[in-house]
Amino acid sequence: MISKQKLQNRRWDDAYFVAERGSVLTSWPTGVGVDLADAFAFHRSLPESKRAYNKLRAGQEEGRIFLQPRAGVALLSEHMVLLARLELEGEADFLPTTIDSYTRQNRYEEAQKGIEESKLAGRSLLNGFPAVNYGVPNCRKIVEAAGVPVQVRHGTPDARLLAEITLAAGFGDFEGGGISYNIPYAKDIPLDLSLLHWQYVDRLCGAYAENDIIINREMFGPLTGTLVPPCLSHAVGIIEALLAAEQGVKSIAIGYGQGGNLLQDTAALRTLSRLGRSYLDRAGFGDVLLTTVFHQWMGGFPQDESRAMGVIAWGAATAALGGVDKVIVKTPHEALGIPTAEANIAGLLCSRQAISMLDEQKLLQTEKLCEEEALIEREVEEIIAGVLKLGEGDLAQGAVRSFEAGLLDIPFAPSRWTRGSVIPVRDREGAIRILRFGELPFSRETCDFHRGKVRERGLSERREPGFRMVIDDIYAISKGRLVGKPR
Ligand code: 8ZB
Repeated sequence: MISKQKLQNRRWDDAYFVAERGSVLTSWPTGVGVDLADAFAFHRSLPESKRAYNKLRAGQEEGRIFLQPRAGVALLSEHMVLLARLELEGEADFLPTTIDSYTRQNRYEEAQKGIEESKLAGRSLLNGFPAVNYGVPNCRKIVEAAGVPVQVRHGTPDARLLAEITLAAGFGDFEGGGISYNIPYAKDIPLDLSLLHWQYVDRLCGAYAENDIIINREMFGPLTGTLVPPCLSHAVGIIEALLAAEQGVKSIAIGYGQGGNLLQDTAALRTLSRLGRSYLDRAGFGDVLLTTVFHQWMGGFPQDESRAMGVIAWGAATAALGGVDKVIVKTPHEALGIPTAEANIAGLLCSRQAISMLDEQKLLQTEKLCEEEALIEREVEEIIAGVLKLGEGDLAQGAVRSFEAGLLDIPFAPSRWTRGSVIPVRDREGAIRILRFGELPFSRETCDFHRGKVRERGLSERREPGFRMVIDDIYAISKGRLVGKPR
């Protein structure tokens, strides 16, 4: 293996990329089956309707909101039956292939065992589809059978081989990023390493784009799914988008996880597309398609299925009112584990009903909404300015140094590569505010706004805002409310 390139936000040169590909593709037997010329030809043979980029672009022009579930099981035939049901009975606009945890950790031998044991058991013993083990020809069957675009969804800090195989198999949409698929998912993977590994994935998508095959790259917005303030997920998503565009990616989606307060979620969605567009344009990427993705509530769900449906419907309504290109839907089984096909279909149809009923309605642009939008914009600009400064102009180095210094931080993450000193809490109305700022590079004005909101909550509940309040908030939705009130 050639020595690792120093991380910087510069498009990889061909020689380095080719050498890296050589070592990635020989690291597991199915890697050898990747042939780029054949992959390009396969993509060109696919109809428009199966190409994520085309569908996203058309949908954005028409103001449509697409729905996508999560799904993945160990056995290929079962996985294909599951996807067919989600498409036909659940009316999914985009299909997923959710990857199992062994594959996410590059543990392909254990994934293989999982496949064999699942065959014997007659049911899936893996929590997703082990695409690397199946290899290109098998994975192509999924794309061939589907009537809509299929996306790879996972949580993999080093997804180089997974990307090689699934893209060569005709998948046109790949989730993840060097920050969002490391810090919330892994304990001890250095950020500079995961950023390098994701530059590889983006550079690969760039190679496809040079051959007129545009792969959509989606940044995982919800992060830890635990009271993440919009400014932090926006900053991470925008940084990942800029890093991807530098490697030649031409279609980028940035995600956002529902917080629960309608005004804040609406402001978050509107500012996400505006800020994302503005940063991409300013960096010279005006030709990159930018879409947004809304994740229905990613925190703890009520166990009761009817209550869970309430959370799902509220998420769908928020997405419709806030405006977004795609929604990732939850299921009434969320509190229990991997959903059945029926539960997944129920989540899709419930979401569809709510979104369709709001098709003709728009939220008023009130003064409160304007204020919330201005706040998020200012926060994100303060953070990214700090990151660029610390990186001495280099965004990749800036990201690494900022996580070290705490200018960027992700609450409740397992990784030791983030400080975890930012503590969020809800305000009186349930919007996610910041209780402890850590080292976030916020102006006095921004800090004062949060402090005021948190103080107001404390007064209304007659208790000092602190860790107890945060814990109450974390469990509130699963217990039937948005704001965690004292018992
Ligand atoms: C970070 C994303 C977590 C969400 C769902 C979980 C949770 C994970 C699968 C799946 C259907 C799978 N999820 N793996 N849903 N099939 N194989 O992702 O339930 O909602």
